[in-house]
Amino acid sequence: MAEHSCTRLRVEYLESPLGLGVSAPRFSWRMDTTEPGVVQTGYEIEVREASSGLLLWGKERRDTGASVHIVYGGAPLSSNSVYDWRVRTWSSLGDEPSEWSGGRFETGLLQASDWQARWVEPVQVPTTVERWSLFDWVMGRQPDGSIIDRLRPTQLLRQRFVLEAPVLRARLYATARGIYEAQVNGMPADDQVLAPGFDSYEQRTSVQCYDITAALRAGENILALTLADGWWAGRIGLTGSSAQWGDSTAAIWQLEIDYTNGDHAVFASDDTVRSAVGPHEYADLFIGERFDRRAIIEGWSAPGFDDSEWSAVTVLGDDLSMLASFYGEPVRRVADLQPIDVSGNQDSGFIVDFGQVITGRVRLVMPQLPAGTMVSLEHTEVLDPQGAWFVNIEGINKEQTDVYIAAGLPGGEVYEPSFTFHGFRYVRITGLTAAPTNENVRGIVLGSDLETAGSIHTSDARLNKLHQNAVWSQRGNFLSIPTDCPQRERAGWSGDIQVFAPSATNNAHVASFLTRWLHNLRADQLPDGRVPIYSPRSPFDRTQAQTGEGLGAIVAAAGWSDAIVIVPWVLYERYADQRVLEENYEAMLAWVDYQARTAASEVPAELEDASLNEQRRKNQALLYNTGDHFGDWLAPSTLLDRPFHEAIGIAPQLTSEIIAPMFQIRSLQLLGHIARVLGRPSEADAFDVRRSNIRAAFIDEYVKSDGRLTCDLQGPYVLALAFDVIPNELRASTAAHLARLISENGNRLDTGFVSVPYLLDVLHDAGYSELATRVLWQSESPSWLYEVDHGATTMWESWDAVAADGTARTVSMNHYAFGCVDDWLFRRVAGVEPVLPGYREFSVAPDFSVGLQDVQAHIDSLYGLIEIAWSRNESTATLELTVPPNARAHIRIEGAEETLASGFHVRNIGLQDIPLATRCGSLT
Ligand code: RAM
Repeated sequence: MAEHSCTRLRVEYLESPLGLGVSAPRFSWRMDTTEPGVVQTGYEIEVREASSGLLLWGKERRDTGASVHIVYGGAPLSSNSVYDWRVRTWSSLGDEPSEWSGGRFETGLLQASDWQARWVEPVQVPTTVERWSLFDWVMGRQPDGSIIDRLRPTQLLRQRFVLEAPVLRARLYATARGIYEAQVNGMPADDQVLAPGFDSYEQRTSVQCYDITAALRAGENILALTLADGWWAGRIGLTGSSAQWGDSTAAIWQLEIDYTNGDHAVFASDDTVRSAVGPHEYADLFIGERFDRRAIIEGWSAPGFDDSEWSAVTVLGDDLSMLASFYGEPVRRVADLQPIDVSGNQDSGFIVDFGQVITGRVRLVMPQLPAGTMVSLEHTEVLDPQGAWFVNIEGINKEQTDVYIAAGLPGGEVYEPSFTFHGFRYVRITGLTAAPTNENVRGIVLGSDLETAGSIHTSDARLNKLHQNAVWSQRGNFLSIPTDCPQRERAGWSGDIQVFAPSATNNAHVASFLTRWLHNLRADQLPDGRVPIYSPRSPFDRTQAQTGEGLGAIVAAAGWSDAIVIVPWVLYERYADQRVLEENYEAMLAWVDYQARTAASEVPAELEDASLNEQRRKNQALLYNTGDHFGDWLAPSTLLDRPFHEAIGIAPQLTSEIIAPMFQIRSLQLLGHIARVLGRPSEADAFDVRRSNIRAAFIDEYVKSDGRLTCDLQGPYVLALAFDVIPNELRASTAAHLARLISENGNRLDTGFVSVPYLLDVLHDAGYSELATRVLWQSESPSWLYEVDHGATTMWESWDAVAADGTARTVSMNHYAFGCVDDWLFRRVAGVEPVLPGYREFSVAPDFSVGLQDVQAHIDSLYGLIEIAWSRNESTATLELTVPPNARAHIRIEGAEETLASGFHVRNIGLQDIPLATRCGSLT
């Protein structure tokens, strides 16, 4: 008999999560079968309390094909508890259900009242705080000379507890203000790093849950934490200032112990905790750490150590409502690279090249060194054209240097920093007498430990490299939160992730990672509805914005704040995640209402004194077209012929007024869709009406009768077409103007951050696919392949970050924003795009004329693996497609459509009318 089974069981996207903080977790599974054409026809699910076997939720068979995000509907779950769940399904194969498949999950401390622990603060080493704005630097201003350095040692915390009986299950719940590493009896509690991660700490501080059962022993046990400044107290963000959340570090933890005899014990951070200064003279995310190996206190984290000389901690009475179970995947060491080259010498330092711009740090194995030897590791992303050391990140606080002081250990010493990370490809090591071997110096890549989701490989090596560069920028900037870059600001810029989110979903399973970031973004939303331009946003940033000027005063911005609508929508499209829409719905409303109120009360400066007729007054009252924004940020032509700090203000000046209302229109359009998905049709209708009124006003004010826009730059045209702002009868002429601008620019793009994601789609859809192909294959700057040809291993912040002669600019080499083209490669080159959320149904419509001979791609959807491979010659293409069970594909080629059920399919397609290539390159 034909068989099927349920595989890849997930709870909130994770396999057997610990410490889950969700009161109604969602269950997903996949159908596994070798039979083609199979769909699920029903399922039965059960959730039981693991210890008692008590059934909490048992459903009769439900006759449905739904297999993802099935919401728990049983009795309320308790804190710190273990649950078993199992599922079986019926399929179109027959009446027999599958075997049961089982999984497990555990809840965390769900209520503030579950906490018996208190925050404990180690003795604080007195510090001074440096406050200086990166924008001062960007704007070409000098700091006023009052920069005060503030560096502080790590701190050690130690608590003794005695176990009276054998332990069945032990969970440690812990978090910190700062970053921490936990140890139990001298052993790491687990392999995550940089815990608790980056949060809007005041509103929510993530709590980690560790299974420490195996580390415990009868009698005396020690829980030990090493605490460093991290995001809370160290330098971070736009301003590069330290102590943005607080100047004192602290930690809180609670150990929940189930003994085998059925008893339960709790050990919580309190006044029994002892503290001492740690071996790092300082440890900062930006500056790096200085670690004195001689200062390690041997045995401090294990039982038997005498801590009577250590200091008491201060127990804080703070309320604990900000404590929230960590959601998603922690930061870990995700790869280990060996160098491709080591050059230099003892005097100038050895320069190690890892061949790849990464985010992480170095692990260095050193020979025996005299005690006190100082070994320093400086990091940079690029060298100068002659191969000499060059630092591409300017500004104070961006030293990215780790210093190790050797202890003179007989067998040599190993160093990997613990409380910092850097953005780099090259490391300069001084203090060693001989070059390290490839085995002895490794690039340790850090990032949120997300599962890989997809791949694309084509017959063109440069396109493959472009894809790889986007993947590496994703890896490097998906570290706890989605950041702009991993070496300079390391901030959760909302505009950057808004444009990159679709690409991100193809490369990794990012739903929980971005959901967690959205928790923070919402927490940071202002009471008036403004969504900040980055999140987490510190209390210091809040005060800073009040006194800032120009770009430095921006709190919310078109295309950045709209991330609150766009990112959840992307997660819905790619993962069928309805909850993320529900969770963010109120925040979306508050944002579009803020836009509406601002529109009603402000007009652009040049109209302030103008006497507008009735219609124009009405138009202006609808359009969100005032205030400072980043506009089509870094649009290439606006950056020419001026110093960078002046140039970056030009795109905002030229494009903000026209772009802001287009994002207003886009957010309302998506809200219409979202309200419908959430079963709120009348709200959806109201959004549609609002949108069409604003659209009409926009057309009146900004679209000329020949289809031109009042701002004749590529970006606004792209957005106007992508967001359906142009009246149907003018679309062709508007598209023609865009095409004209591109060809006048030598078939090169001139789009900035917020328009570039739509450029190739817009051209394609308007009948300019040949031009889209030319832009894709363009190798003169600005273009994607220029970066590839000039040695990029990640996506650059500026298209010309490295000049034709190899001279590098002082900009970030690792900014994923322009990597948004990666989504186009999946959707149009491989040709796979979701039709129903989560790829339950997807279209297959490859662009056979893109200039490639073959393409292979896969996307690991929630339903299973989608695989596509196509190859072509002059007259025919062969397409091989795997459709996962319970999903369907619609092949759409040249106006013909064929619907395919699950299984493996091969099609031969005649391509007489589709030329092989319009690309400006040679096939490789
Ligand atoms: C830069 C950031 C980011 C961008 C903002 C406007 O400094 O790196 O990429 O979103 O400014």
